[in-house]
Amino acid sequence: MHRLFVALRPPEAIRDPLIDTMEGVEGARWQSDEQLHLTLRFVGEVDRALANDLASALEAVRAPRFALQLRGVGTFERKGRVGSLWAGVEDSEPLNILQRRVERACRAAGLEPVTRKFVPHVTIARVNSSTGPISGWLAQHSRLALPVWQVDAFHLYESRLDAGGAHYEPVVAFPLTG
Ligand code: 3AM
Repeated sequence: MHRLFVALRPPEAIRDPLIDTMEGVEGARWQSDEQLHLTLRFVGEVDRALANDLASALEAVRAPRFALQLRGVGTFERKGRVGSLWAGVEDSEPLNILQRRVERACRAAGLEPVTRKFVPHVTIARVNSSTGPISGWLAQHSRLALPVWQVDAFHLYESRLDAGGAHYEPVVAFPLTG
């Protein structure tokens, strides 16, 4: 089985300033450089045949390149408390269009639909009940505004868990068009 998701990979010029925000919360599990991504679609565990069908369906997605800007920070809750810190994304219609086309491709490949609202973000840290206060970090980065990111591809990622944590590897790149 393969644990997959579909995501954008930020270039170094975007990852570096994200990495610069990774301090000031005691006990946070900061994401590593290789883990930084913007999820378009979580897929989960699939067998090889479905993974191949999914890759073929994603291959057929046509969407234009676009410019994206990461802005501000936010949190997601997990089990009633904050579970992650992330950088937000300035509203982007081209991103929403790409996400919808990826979702359609996933359904065409036979995956169950995801109906949860798409909230684009790049996770910066995982936190839990033993993590120190986050309010100072949130205030410090509330006006985060990264350079414009020229998105020219999306990726099928494989997630592998080992003793060192989650490793995310982009296994297939799908270029966006003109
Ligand atoms: O991009 P982020 O970090 O928000 O949280 C996981 C990560 O998202 C998410 O998929 C991305 C790559 O692992 N994820 C993990 N399990 C999930 C699930 N069951 C999930 N998203 C939705 N449902």
